[in-house]
Amino acid sequence: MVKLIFLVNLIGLAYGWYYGRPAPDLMTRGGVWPLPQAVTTYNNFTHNIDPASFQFTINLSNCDIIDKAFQRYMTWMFPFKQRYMTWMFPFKQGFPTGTNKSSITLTQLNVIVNKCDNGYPQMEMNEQYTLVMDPSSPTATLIAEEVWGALRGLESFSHLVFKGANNNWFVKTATIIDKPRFQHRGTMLDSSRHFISISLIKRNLELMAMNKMNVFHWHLTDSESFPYQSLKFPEMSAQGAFTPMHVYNQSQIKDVIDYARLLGIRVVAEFDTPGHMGAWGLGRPGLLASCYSDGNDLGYGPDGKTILSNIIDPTKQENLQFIKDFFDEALHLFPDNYMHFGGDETIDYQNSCWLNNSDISAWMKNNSMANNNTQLLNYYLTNLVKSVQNVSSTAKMIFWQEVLDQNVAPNSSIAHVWKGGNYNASMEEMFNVTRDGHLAIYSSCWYLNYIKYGAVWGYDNSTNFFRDRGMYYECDPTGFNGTDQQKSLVLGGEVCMWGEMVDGTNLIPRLWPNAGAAAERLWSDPAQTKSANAAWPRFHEHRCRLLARGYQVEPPNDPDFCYDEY
Ligand code: CP6
Repeated sequence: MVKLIFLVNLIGLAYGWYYGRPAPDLMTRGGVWPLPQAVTTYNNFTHNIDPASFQFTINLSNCDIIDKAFQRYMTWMFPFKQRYMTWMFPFKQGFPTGTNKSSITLTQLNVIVNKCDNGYPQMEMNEQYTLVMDPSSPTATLIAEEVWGALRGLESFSHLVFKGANNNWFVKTATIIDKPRFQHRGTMLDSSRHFISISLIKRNLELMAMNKMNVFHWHLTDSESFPYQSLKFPEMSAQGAFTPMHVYNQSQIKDVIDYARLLGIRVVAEFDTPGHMGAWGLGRPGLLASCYSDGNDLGYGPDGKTILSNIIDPTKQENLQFIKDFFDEALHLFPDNYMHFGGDETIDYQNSCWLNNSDISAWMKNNSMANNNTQLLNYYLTNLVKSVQNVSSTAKMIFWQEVLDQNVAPNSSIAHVWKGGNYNASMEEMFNVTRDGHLAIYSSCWYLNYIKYGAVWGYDNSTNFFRDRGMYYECDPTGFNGTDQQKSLVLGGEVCMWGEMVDGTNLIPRLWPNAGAAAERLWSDPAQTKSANAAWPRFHEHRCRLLARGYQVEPPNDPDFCYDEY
Protein backbone atom coordinates (compact mmCIF):
# COMPACT_ATOMS: atom_id res chain seq x y z
CA MET A 1 0.00 0.00 0.00
CA VAL A 2 2.75 2.40 1.03
CA LYS A 3 4.62 1.46 -2.12
CA LEU A 4 1.57 2.16 -4.22
CA ILE A 5 1.06 5.61 -2.69
CA PHE A 6 4.72 6.33 -3.24
CA LEU A 7 4.43 5.29 -6.87
CA VAL A 8 1.31 7.38 -7.45
CA ASN A 9 3.05 10.38 -5.87
CA LEU A 10 6.04 9.85 -8.08
CA ILE A 11 3.90 9.73 -11.19
CA GLY A 12 2.11 12.88 -10.03
CA LEU A 13 5.42 14.59 -9.44
CA ALA A 14 6.72 13.62 -12.86
CA TYR A 15 3.48 14.77 -14.42
CA GLY A 16 3.72 18.09 -12.61
CA TRP A 17 7.33 18.48 -13.65
CA TYR A 18 6.49 17.86 -17.27
CA TYR A 19 3.46 20.09 -17.49
CA GLY A 20 4.67 22.79 -15.15
CA ARG A 21 3.31 23.43 -11.71
CA PRO A 22 -0.31 22.45 -11.11
CA ALA A 23 -2.64 25.01 -12.57
CA PRO A 24 -2.95 27.68 -9.87
CA ASP A 25 -6.59 28.13 -10.79
CA LEU A 26 -7.34 24.96 -8.84
CA MET A 27 -6.21 26.41 -5.61
CA THR A 28 -8.58 29.01 -4.25
CA ARG A 29 -11.93 30.69 -4.67
CA GLY A 30 -13.29 33.66 -2.75
CA GLY A 31 -9.92 34.77 -1.33
CA VAL A 32 -9.73 38.39 -0.14
CA TRP A 33 -6.79 40.56 -1.22
CA PRO A 34 -5.25 42.15 0.78
CA LEU A 35 -5.79 39.64 3.56
CA PRO A 36 -8.15 40.94 6.27
CA GLN A 37 -7.04 41.05 9.90
CA ALA A 38 -9.54 38.32 10.85
CA VAL A 39 -11.59 35.99 8.62
CA THR A 40 -13.89 33.28 9.95
CA THR A 41 -15.25 30.76 7.48
CA TYR A 42 -17.93 28.21 8.19
CA ASN A 43 -16.74 24.73 7.39
CA ASN A 44 -16.05 25.83 3.78
CA PHE A 45 -19.63 26.85 3.21
CA THR A 46 -20.64 28.99 0.28
CA HIS A 47 -23.96 30.68 -0.32
CA ASN A 48 -25.51 30.81 -3.75
CA ILE A 49 -25.82 34.32 -5.09
CA ASP A 50 -27.90 35.44 -8.06
CA PRO A 51 -26.78 38.57 -9.94
CA ALA A 52 -30.32 39.20 -11.16
CA SER A 53 -31.93 39.43 -7.73
CA PHE A 54 -29.14 40.28 -5.28
CA GLN A 55 -29.53 43.68 -3.58
CA PHE A 56 -27.61 46.10 -1.41
CA THR A 57 -29.33 48.22 1.22
CA ILE A 58 -28.08 51.17 3.27
CA ASN A 59 -29.44 52.60 6.52
CA LEU A 60 -28.99 56.23 5.40
CA SER A 61 -30.54 58.05 2.48
CA ASN A 62 -28.65 60.30 0.07
CA CYS A 63 -25.24 58.97 0.88
CA ASP A 64 -23.61 59.47 -2.51
CA ILE A 65 -20.43 57.58 -1.70
CA ILE A 66 -22.35 54.43 -0.78
CA ASP A 67 -25.03 54.78 -3.48
CA LYS A 68 -22.36 55.03 -6.17
CA ALA A 69 -20.41 52.18 -4.62
CA PHE A 70 -23.47 49.90 -4.87
CA GLN A 71 -23.67 50.54 -8.62
CA ARG A 72 -19.98 49.91 -9.01
CA TYR A 73 -19.90 46.70 -7.01
CA MET A 74 -22.82 45.17 -8.88
CA THR A 75 -20.58 45.15 -11.96
CA TRP A 76 -17.33 44.46 -10.14
CA MET A 77 -18.83 41.46 -8.33
CA PHE A 78 -20.32 39.93 -11.43
CA PRO A 79 -18.04 40.78 -14.33
CA PHE A 80 -19.51 39.29 -17.48
CA LYS A 81 -16.35 39.21 -19.44
CA GLN A 82 -15.95 35.49 -19.62
CA ARG A 83 -14.85 34.70 -23.14
CA TYR A 84 -14.84 30.94 -22.79
CA MET A 85 -18.17 29.36 -23.43
CA THR A 86 -18.04 27.31 -20.31
CA TRP A 87 -20.88 25.01 -21.30
CA MET A 88 -18.55 23.75 -23.99
CA PHE A 89 -15.72 23.52 -21.55
CA PRO A 90 -15.48 21.27 -18.54
CA PHE A 91 -15.50 23.93 -15.85
CA LYS A 92 -14.40 21.53 -13.14
CA GLN A 93 -11.87 24.02 -11.93
CA GLY A 94 -14.56 26.51 -11.11
CA PHE A 95 -15.29 24.86 -7.81
CA PRO A 96 -12.44 24.05 -5.47
CA THR A 97 -12.59 20.71 -3.76
CA GLY A 98 -13.67 20.82 -0.14
CA THR A 99 -16.27 23.53 -0.68
CA ASN A 100 -19.70 22.88 0.80
CA LYS A 101 -22.61 24.44 -0.98
CA SER A 102 -25.23 25.92 1.26
CA SER A 103 -28.71 25.52 -0.13
CA ILE A 104 -29.36 29.12 0.85
CA THR A 105 -29.12 32.00 -1.58
CA LEU A 106 -27.74 35.26 -0.28
CA THR A 107 -30.27 37.89 -1.33
CA GLN A 108 -29.07 41.02 0.46
CA LEU A 109 -26.09 42.79 1.91
CA ASN A 110 -27.30 45.37 4.41
CA VAL A 111 -24.83 48.18 5.02
CA ILE A 112 -24.97 50.10 8.29
CA VAL A 113 -22.80 53.18 8.68
CA ASN A 114 -22.90 55.67 11.53
CA LYS A 115 -22.58 58.74 9.38
CA CYS A 116 -22.26 59.73 5.78
CA ASP A 117 -19.25 61.89 4.98
CA ASN A 118 -19.89 64.72 2.57
CA GLY A 119 -16.29 65.84 2.71
CA TYR A 120 -13.05 64.45 1.37
CA PRO A 121 -11.17 61.55 2.90
CA GLN A 122 -8.24 62.56 5.06
CA MET A 123 -5.26 60.86 6.70
CA GLU A 124 -7.33 60.23 9.84
CA MET A 125 -10.18 58.48 8.02
CA ASN A 126 -11.60 55.41 9.70
CA GLU A 127 -11.46 52.37 7.40
CA GLN A 128 -12.54 49.75 9.91
CA TYR A 129 -15.43 47.45 9.04
CA THR A 130 -17.14 44.24 10.10
CA LEU A 131 -18.84 41.92 7.63
CA VAL A 132 -21.14 39.32 9.12
CA MET A 133 -22.47 36.29 7.26
CA ASP A 134 -24.08 33.13 8.54
CA PRO A 135 -24.53 29.86 6.64
CA SER A 136 -28.19 29.71 7.62
CA SER A 137 -29.10 33.33 6.83
CA PRO A 138 -30.07 34.77 3.42
CA THR A 139 -28.81 38.23 4.39
CA ALA A 140 -25.38 39.58 5.26
CA THR A 141 -24.50 42.71 7.24
CA LEU A 142 -21.67 45.19 6.79
CA ILE A 143 -21.10 47.54 9.70
CA ALA A 144 -18.75 50.52 9.62
CA GLU A 145 -18.27 53.68 11.62
CA GLU A 146 -17.48 55.74 8.51
CA VAL A 147 -18.24 55.34 4.82
CA TRP A 148 -14.54 54.73 4.17
CA GLY A 149 -14.78 51.50 6.16
CA ALA A 150 -17.94 50.53 4.28
CA LEU A 151 -16.06 50.97 0.97
CA ARG A 152 -13.30 48.63 2.14
CA GLY A 153 -15.91 46.15 3.35
CA LEU A 154 -17.72 46.18 0.01
CA GLU A 155 -14.43 45.48 -1.74
CA SER A 156 -13.80 42.50 0.56
CA PHE A 157 -17.33 41.22 0.04
CA SER A 158 -16.86 41.41 -3.74
CA HIS A 159 -13.77 39.19 -3.40
CA LEU A 160 -15.82 36.49 -1.69
CA VAL A 161 -18.02 36.24 -4.79
CA PHE A 162 -16.90 33.88 -7.53
CA LYS A 163 -18.19 32.06 -10.53
CA GLY A 164 -18.29 28.33 -10.01
CA ALA A 165 -19.56 25.16 -11.57
CA ASN A 166 -22.07 25.42 -14.41
CA ASN A 167 -21.66 29.18 -14.65
CA ASN A 168 -23.37 29.73 -11.31
CA TRP A 169 -22.28 32.40 -8.87
CA PHE A 170 -21.32 31.67 -5.29
CA VAL A 171 -20.22 33.71 -2.32
CA LYS A 172 -17.91 32.25 0.27
CA THR A 173 -19.67 32.39 3.62
CA ALA A 174 -17.39 34.42 5.88
CA THR A 175 -17.32 36.84 8.77
CA ILE A 176 -14.59 39.46 8.58
CA ILE A 177 -13.30 41.96 11.11
CA ASP A 178 -10.83 44.27 9.48
CA LYS A 179 -8.85 47.48 9.55
CA PRO A 180 -5.63 48.67 7.91
CA ARG A 181 -2.21 48.19 9.43
CA PHE A 182 -1.02 51.56 8.04
CA GLN A 183 -2.98 54.73 7.49
CA HIS A 184 -1.05 55.82 4.36
CA ARG A 185 -1.10 53.32 1.46
CA GLY A 186 -0.25 55.07 -1.76
CA THR A 187 0.58 54.96 -5.41
CA MET A 188 2.63 57.69 -7.06
CA LEU A 189 2.19 58.53 -10.72
CA ASP A 190 4.49 60.87 -12.63
CA SER A 191 2.64 62.97 -15.18
CA SER A 192 5.61 65.11 -16.21
CA ARG A 193 7.84 62.65 -18.10
CA HIS A 194 4.86 61.35 -20.06
CA PHE A 195 1.34 62.69 -20.06
CA ILE A 196 -1.23 60.42 -18.44
CA SER A 197 -4.82 60.89 -19.56
CA ILE A 198 -7.56 61.61 -17.04
CA SER A 199 -9.30 58.37 -17.97
CA LEU A 200 -6.12 56.39 -17.31
CA ILE A 201 -5.70 58.13 -13.96
CA LYS A 202 -9.25 57.09 -13.09
CA ARG A 203 -8.65 53.50 -14.09
CA ASN A 204 -5.60 53.48 -11.88
CA LEU A 205 -7.68 54.87 -9.01
CA GLU A 206 -10.13 52.00 -9.50
CA LEU A 207 -7.30 49.47 -9.29
CA MET A 208 -6.02 51.18 -6.15
CA ALA A 209 -9.46 50.85 -4.54
CA MET A 210 -9.56 47.17 -5.53
CA ASN A 211 -6.33 46.78 -3.53
CA LYS A 212 -7.52 49.01 -0.64
CA MET A 213 -4.94 51.70 -1.38
CA ASN A 214 -6.01 55.13 -0.22
CA VAL A 215 -3.52 57.77 -1.42
CA PHE A 216 -2.91 58.94 -4.97
CA HIS A 217 0.37 60.85 -4.88
CA TRP A 218 0.33 62.91 -8.05
CA HIS A 219 3.82 64.00 -9.13
CA LEU A 220 2.41 66.70 -11.37
CA THR A 221 5.40 68.66 -12.56
CA ASP A 222 9.08 68.12 -13.19
CA SER A 223 11.84 69.23 -15.54
CA GLU A 224 10.39 67.49 -18.60
CA SER A 225 6.93 69.06 -18.71
CA PHE A 226 4.53 71.20 -16.73
CA PRO A 227 1.01 69.90 -17.41
CA TYR A 228 -0.70 71.61 -14.44
CA GLN A 229 -2.80 74.58 -15.55
CA SER A 230 -2.68 77.38 -13.03
CA LEU A 231 -5.32 80.09 -13.24
CA LYS A 232 -2.99 82.71 -11.80
CA PHE A 233 -0.09 81.67 -14.01
CA PRO A 234 -1.53 80.16 -17.21
CA GLU A 235 1.76 80.75 -19.04
CA MET A 236 3.37 77.99 -16.93
CA SER A 237 1.49 75.23 -18.75
CA ALA A 238 1.07 77.23 -21.96
CA GLN A 239 4.86 77.18 -22.32
CA GLY A 240 5.84 74.27 -20.07
CA ALA A 241 3.46 71.53 -21.20
CA PHE A 242 4.44 69.31 -24.14
CA THR A 243 1.60 70.89 -26.13
CA PRO A 244 -1.51 72.84 -25.12
CA MET A 245 -3.35 69.49 -25.26
CA HIS A 246 -1.09 67.89 -22.68
CA VAL A 247 -2.58 69.83 -19.81
CA TYR A 248 -4.78 69.20 -16.77
CA ASN A 249 -7.08 72.16 -16.22
CA GLN A 250 -8.54 72.93 -12.82
CA SER A 251 -11.90 71.35 -13.52
CA GLN A 252 -10.24 68.14 -14.73
CA ILE A 253 -8.18 68.06 -11.54
CA LYS A 254 -11.33 68.59 -9.46
CA ASP A 255 -12.92 65.76 -11.40
CA VAL A 256 -10.04 63.46 -10.44
CA ILE A 257 -10.27 64.55 -6.79
CA ASP A 258 -14.03 63.88 -6.72
CA TYR A 259 -13.63 60.54 -8.45
CA ALA A 260 -10.95 59.54 -5.95
CA ARG A 261 -13.20 60.62 -3.05
CA LEU A 262 -15.93 58.21 -4.19
CA LEU A 263 -13.34 55.44 -3.98
CA GLY A 264 -12.05 56.56 -0.58
CA ILE A 265 -8.79 57.80 -2.03
CA ARG A 266 -6.97 61.00 -1.07
CA VAL A 267 -5.21 63.01 -3.75
CA VAL A 268 -1.86 64.32 -2.52
CA ALA A 269 -0.34 66.66 -5.07
CA GLU A 270 3.39 67.14 -5.50
CA PHE A 271 4.94 70.25 -7.02
CA ASP A 272 8.61 69.41 -6.81
CA THR A 273 10.91 72.34 -5.90
CA PRO A 274 13.60 73.75 -5.67
CA GLY A 275 15.11 71.14 -8.03
CA HIS A 276 13.36 69.23 -10.82
CA MET A 277 11.89 72.53 -12.02
CA GLY A 278 13.23 72.64 -15.59
CA ALA A 279 9.84 72.98 -17.27
CA TRP A 280 8.85 75.79 -14.90
CA GLY A 281 11.48 78.00 -16.50
CA LEU A 282 9.83 77.89 -19.92
CA GLY A 283 6.79 79.86 -18.77
CA ARG A 284 8.69 82.11 -16.43
CA PRO A 285 12.04 83.47 -17.61
CA GLY A 286 14.26 84.43 -14.69
CA LEU A 287 12.78 81.83 -12.35
CA LEU A 288 15.65 79.37 -12.72
CA ALA A 289 19.31 79.90 -11.89
CA SER A 290 21.79 79.88 -14.79
CA CYS A 291 24.25 77.05 -14.52
CA TYR A 292 28.01 76.72 -14.99
CA SER A 293 29.60 73.34 -15.19
CA ASP A 294 31.45 71.93 -12.25
CA GLY A 295 32.16 68.66 -13.95
CA ASN A 296 28.74 67.09 -13.50
CA ASP A 297 26.99 66.02 -16.64
CA LEU A 298 23.74 67.87 -16.25
CA GLY A 299 22.71 68.08 -19.92
CA TYR A 300 23.10 70.90 -22.40
CA GLY A 301 20.55 73.07 -24.17
CA PRO A 302 20.11 73.43 -27.95
CA ASP A 303 23.24 75.59 -28.27
CA GLY A 304 25.35 72.76 -26.87
CA LYS A 305 26.87 75.11 -24.29
CA THR A 306 24.19 76.29 -21.91
CA ILE A 307 23.64 73.85 -19.09
CA LEU A 308 19.94 73.16 -18.69
CA SER A 309 18.91 74.38 -15.30
CA ASN A 310 16.36 72.64 -13.15
CA ILE A 311 16.78 74.71 -9.99
CA ILE A 312 15.16 77.94 -8.85
CA ASP A 313 17.11 81.13 -8.26
CA PRO A 314 16.00 81.83 -4.70
CA THR A 315 18.04 85.02 -4.40
CA LYS A 316 15.41 86.98 -6.34
CA GLN A 317 12.57 88.25 -4.20
CA GLU A 318 10.11 88.03 -7.10
CA ASN A 319 10.80 84.30 -7.37
CA LEU A 320 9.97 83.72 -3.72
CA GLN A 321 6.81 85.79 -4.15
CA PHE A 322 5.89 83.67 -7.19
CA ILE A 323 6.30 80.47 -5.18
CA LYS A 324 4.05 81.90 -2.47
CA ASP A 325 1.33 82.87 -4.97
CA PHE A 326 1.63 79.59 -6.85
CA PHE A 327 1.16 77.45 -3.74
CA ASP A 328 -1.63 79.70 -2.50
CA GLU A 329 -3.66 78.60 -5.51
CA ALA A 330 -2.60 74.93 -5.37
CA LEU A 331 -3.35 74.60 -1.65
CA HIS A 332 -6.85 75.88 -2.28
CA LEU A 333 -7.42 73.54 -5.20
CA PHE A 334 -6.40 70.32 -3.42
CA PRO A 335 -8.60 69.60 -0.37
CA ASP A 336 -6.23 67.14 1.30
CA ASN A 337 -4.51 68.34 4.47
CA TYR A 338 -1.25 66.99 3.12
CA MET A 339 0.76 68.18 0.16
CA HIS A 340 4.08 66.87 -1.17
CA PHE A 341 6.76 69.50 -1.71
CA GLY A 342 9.48 67.37 -3.33
CA GLY A 343 12.92 68.69 -2.46
CA ASP A 344 14.85 65.74 -3.90
CA GLU A 345 18.11 65.56 -5.85
CA THR A 346 19.26 69.17 -5.67
CA ILE A 347 22.95 68.83 -4.84
CA ASP A 348 24.46 68.76 -8.36
CA TYR A 349 22.41 71.78 -9.31
CA GLN A 350 23.26 73.57 -6.08
CA ASN A 351 26.90 73.26 -7.07
CA SER A 352 26.66 74.06 -10.79
CA CYS A 353 23.90 76.62 -10.70
CA TRP A 354 24.25 78.30 -7.31
CA LEU A 355 27.90 78.08 -6.23
CA ASN A 356 29.29 78.54 -9.76
CA ASN A 357 26.89 81.37 -10.59
CA SER A 358 28.65 84.66 -9.83
CA ASP A 359 25.45 86.65 -9.23
CA ILE A 360 24.17 84.08 -6.78
CA SER A 361 27.48 83.64 -4.98
CA ALA A 362 27.79 87.45 -4.66
CA TRP A 363 24.30 87.55 -3.19
CA MET A 364 25.23 84.79 -0.78
CA LYS A 365 28.31 86.70 0.34
CA ASN A 366 26.22 89.85 0.89
CA ASN A 367 23.85 87.84 3.01
CA SER A 368 26.67 86.25 5.01
CA MET A 369 26.16 82.79 3.58
CA ALA A 370 29.82 82.41 2.68
CA ASN A 371 30.38 79.72 0.09
CA ASN A 372 27.85 77.35 1.55
CA ASN A 373 25.01 76.36 -0.72
CA THR A 374 23.29 74.42 2.07
CA GLN A 375 22.50 77.76 3.65
CA LEU A 376 20.88 78.93 0.43
CA LEU A 377 18.85 75.71 0.26
CA ASN A 378 17.75 76.31 3.85
CA TYR A 379 16.89 79.89 2.98
CA TYR A 380 14.63 78.71 0.14
CA LEU A 381 12.99 75.93 2.15
CA THR A 382 12.42 78.17 5.17
CA ASN A 383 10.65 80.62 2.87
CA LEU A 384 8.60 77.86 1.29
CA VAL A 385 7.47 76.58 4.68
CA LYS A 386 6.54 80.13 5.75
CA SER A 387 4.55 80.69 2.57
CA VAL A 388 2.64 77.45 2.99
CA GLN A 389 1.87 78.13 6.64
CA ASN A 390 0.71 81.58 5.68
CA VAL A 391 -1.90 80.15 3.32
CA SER A 392 -2.97 77.25 5.49
CA SER A 393 -2.19 76.73 9.14
CA THR A 394 -3.34 73.10 8.91
CA ALA A 395 -1.39 72.04 5.81
CA LYS A 396 1.00 69.18 6.53
CA MET A 397 4.13 68.95 4.44
CA ILE A 398 5.66 65.83 2.91
CA PHE A 399 9.20 66.03 1.51
CA TRP A 400 11.53 63.56 -0.11
CA GLN A 401 13.88 62.45 2.62
CA GLU A 402 16.84 64.71 1.71
CA VAL A 403 14.98 67.78 2.95
CA LEU A 404 14.54 66.42 6.45
CA ASP A 405 18.31 66.42 6.88
CA GLN A 406 18.24 70.21 6.58
CA ASN A 407 16.31 70.87 9.78
CA VAL A 408 14.12 73.53 8.21
CA ALA A 409 10.81 71.70 7.97
CA PRO A 410 8.12 71.91 10.67
CA ASN A 411 8.11 69.11 13.23
CA SER A 412 4.98 67.57 11.77
CA SER A 413 6.61 67.15 8.32
CA ILE A 414 6.93 63.73 6.79
CA ALA A 415 10.03 62.16 5.30
CA HIS A 416 9.32 60.21 2.11
CA VAL A 417 12.11 57.64 2.03
CA TRP A 418 13.24 56.57 -1.44
CA LYS A 419 16.98 56.02 -0.98
CA GLY A 420 18.92 52.85 -0.29
CA GLY A 421 20.55 50.73 -2.98
CA ASN A 422 19.09 47.56 -1.51
CA TYR A 423 16.51 46.61 1.10
CA ASN A 424 18.90 46.63 4.07
CA ALA A 425 20.31 50.01 3.10
CA SER A 426 16.79 51.42 2.76
CA MET A 427 15.99 50.13 6.25
CA GLU A 428 18.95 52.12 7.53
CA GLU A 429 17.37 55.18 5.92
CA MET A 430 14.11 54.43 7.72
CA PHE A 431 16.02 53.96 10.96
CA ASN A 432 17.74 57.31 10.54
CA VAL A 433 14.71 59.47 9.73
CA THR A 434 12.66 57.95 12.56
CA ARG A 435 15.60 58.21 14.98
CA ASP A 436 15.57 61.93 14.18
CA GLY A 437 11.91 61.98 15.16
CA HIS A 438 10.32 62.36 11.72
CA LEU A 439 7.13 60.75 10.53
CA ALA A 440 7.96 58.54 7.55
CA ILE A 441 6.55 57.05 4.35
CA TYR A 442 8.49 54.21 2.75
CA SER A 443 9.01 53.72 -1.01
CA SER A 444 12.60 52.54 -1.65
CA CYS A 445 11.65 48.96 -2.36
CA TRP A 446 8.54 49.81 -4.35
CA TYR A 447 9.92 51.56 -7.42
CA LEU A 448 7.81 49.65 -9.92
CA ASN A 449 9.28 51.58 -12.84
CA TYR A 450 12.18 49.10 -12.66
CA ILE A 451 11.68 46.12 -14.88
CA LYS A 452 13.35 42.77 -14.49
CA TYR A 453 12.89 39.25 -15.73
CA GLY A 454 11.06 36.87 -13.44
CA ALA A 455 8.60 37.21 -10.60
CA VAL A 456 9.17 40.51 -8.80
CA TRP A 457 6.27 40.66 -6.39
CA GLY A 458 7.33 38.02 -3.91
CA TYR A 459 10.39 36.13 -2.83
CA ASP A 460 10.93 32.70 -4.20
CA ASN A 461 14.04 30.61 -3.50
CA SER A 462 14.61 29.98 -7.15
CA THR A 463 14.81 33.66 -8.04
CA ASN A 464 16.74 35.15 -5.14
CA PHE A 465 19.31 36.10 -7.74
CA PHE A 466 17.08 39.09 -8.49
CA ARG A 467 16.72 40.23 -4.93
CA ASP A 468 18.68 43.47 -5.31
CA ARG A 469 16.15 45.98 -4.08
CA GLY A 470 14.04 43.41 -2.24
CA MET A 471 10.85 41.75 -3.37
CA TYR A 472 7.73 43.80 -2.99
CA TYR A 473 5.93 41.37 -0.70
CA GLU A 474 8.86 40.99 1.70
CA CYS A 475 9.69 44.67 2.07
CA ASP A 476 8.34 46.02 5.32
CA PRO A 477 8.32 49.74 6.21
CA THR A 478 9.08 48.83 9.83
CA GLY A 479 11.64 46.14 8.98
CA PHE A 480 14.46 48.06 10.69
CA ASN A 481 15.93 47.55 14.17
CA GLY A 482 14.41 50.53 15.91
CA THR A 483 12.44 51.28 19.04
CA ASP A 484 8.66 50.98 19.16
CA GLN A 485 8.59 54.77 19.31
CA GLN A 486 10.50 54.91 16.01
CA LYS A 487 8.18 52.38 14.39
CA SER A 488 5.12 54.31 15.50
CA LEU A 489 6.33 57.19 13.31
CA VAL A 490 5.93 55.08 10.17
CA LEU A 491 2.71 56.14 8.45
CA GLY A 492 2.92 53.60 5.66
CA GLY A 493 4.30 53.44 2.15
CA GLU A 494 3.87 54.22 -1.49
CA VAL A 495 4.47 52.41 -4.72
CA CYS A 496 6.22 54.78 -7.16
CA MET A 497 5.79 54.68 -10.92
CA TRP A 498 8.31 57.10 -12.40
CA GLY A 499 7.31 58.07 -15.88
CA GLU A 500 10.48 58.28 -17.96
CA MET A 501 9.64 55.04 -19.78
CA VAL A 502 5.95 54.77 -18.95
CA ASP A 503 2.83 56.15 -20.61
CA GLY A 504 -0.68 55.02 -21.39
CA THR A 505 0.58 51.95 -23.23
CA ASN A 506 2.31 50.29 -20.29
CA LEU A 507 1.35 52.05 -17.06
CA ILE A 508 -1.32 49.65 -15.86
CA PRO A 509 0.37 46.36 -16.71
CA ARG A 510 3.66 47.56 -15.19
CA LEU A 511 1.98 48.63 -11.96
CA TRP A 512 -0.63 45.92 -11.56
CA PRO A 513 -1.13 43.42 -10.13
CA ASN A 514 2.36 43.68 -8.60
CA ALA A 515 1.60 46.88 -6.67
CA GLY A 516 -0.96 44.70 -4.90
CA ALA A 517 1.92 42.95 -3.11
CA ALA A 518 2.82 46.25 -1.48
CA ALA A 519 -0.87 46.90 -0.84
CA GLU A 520 -1.10 43.69 1.19
CA ARG A 521 2.05 44.53 3.10
CA LEU A 522 0.54 47.92 3.99
CA TRP A 523 -2.94 46.65 4.92
CA SER A 524 -2.53 43.19 6.42
CA ASP A 525 -1.12 41.74 9.63
CA PRO A 526 2.55 40.89 8.88
CA ALA A 527 2.36 37.81 11.10
CA GLN A 528 -0.36 36.35 8.85
CA THR A 529 1.31 37.34 5.59
CA LYS A 530 4.87 36.13 5.99
CA SER A 531 5.15 34.00 2.91
CA ALA A 532 4.72 34.93 -0.72
CA ASN A 533 4.35 31.24 -1.54
CA ALA A 534 1.38 30.98 0.81
CA ALA A 535 -0.11 34.15 -0.65
CA TRP A 536 0.32 33.04 -4.26
CA PRO A 537 -3.00 31.23 -4.87
CA ARG A 538 -4.91 34.15 -3.42
CA PHE A 539 -2.79 36.66 -5.38
CA HIS A 540 -3.34 34.64 -8.52
CA GLU A 541 -7.10 34.67 -7.99
CA HIS A 542 -6.96 38.42 -7.38
CA ARG A 543 -5.05 39.00 -10.60
CA CYS A 544 -7.64 37.01 -12.51
CA ARG A 545 -10.35 39.01 -10.77
CA LEU A 546 -8.81 42.30 -11.96
CA LEU A 547 -8.49 40.87 -15.45
CA ALA A 548 -12.13 39.77 -15.41
CA ARG A 549 -13.12 43.28 -14.36
CA GLY A 550 -11.47 44.55 -17.53
CA TYR A 551 -7.98 45.72 -16.53
CA GLN A 552 -4.81 44.75 -18.39
CA VAL A 553 -2.86 43.41 -15.45
CA GLU A 554 0.28 41.49 -16.33
CA PRO A 555 0.99 37.91 -15.23
CA PRO A 556 2.95 38.08 -11.96
CA ASN A 557 4.28 34.51 -11.99
CA ASP A 558 4.56 31.51 -14.20
CA PRO A 559 2.60 29.40 -14.97
CA ASP A 560 -0.52 31.45 -14.80
CA PHE A 561 -3.80 31.41 -16.61
CA CYS A 562 -7.22 32.86 -15.97
CA TYR A 563 -10.59 32.08 -17.45
CA ASP A 564 -10.91 35.70 -18.48
CA GLU A 565 -7.77 36.16 -20.56
CA TYR A 566 -7.58 39.09 -22.90
N1 CP6 B 1 12.32 62.22 -10.55
C1 CP6 B 1 12.24 62.87 -9.40
C2 CP6 B 1 12.88 60.98 -10.59
C3 CP6 B 1 13.39 60.37 -9.42
C4 CP6 B 1 13.26 61.11 -8.25
N2 CP6 B 1 12.70 62.35 -8.27
C5 CP6 B 1 13.99 59.05 -9.46
C6 CP6 B 1 15.28 58.80 -8.99
C7 CP6 B 1 15.82 57.55 -9.06
C8 CP6 B 1 15.10 56.52 -9.64
C9 CP6 B 1 13.84 56.73 -10.11
C10 CP6 B 1 13.28 57.98 -10.02
N3 CP6 B 1 12.91 60.35 -11.80
N4 CP6 B 1 11.69 64.09 -9.36
C11 CP6 B 1 13.73 60.60 -6.94
C12 CP6 B 1 12.77 60.80 -5.84
CL1 CP6 B 1 15.81 54.97 -9.75
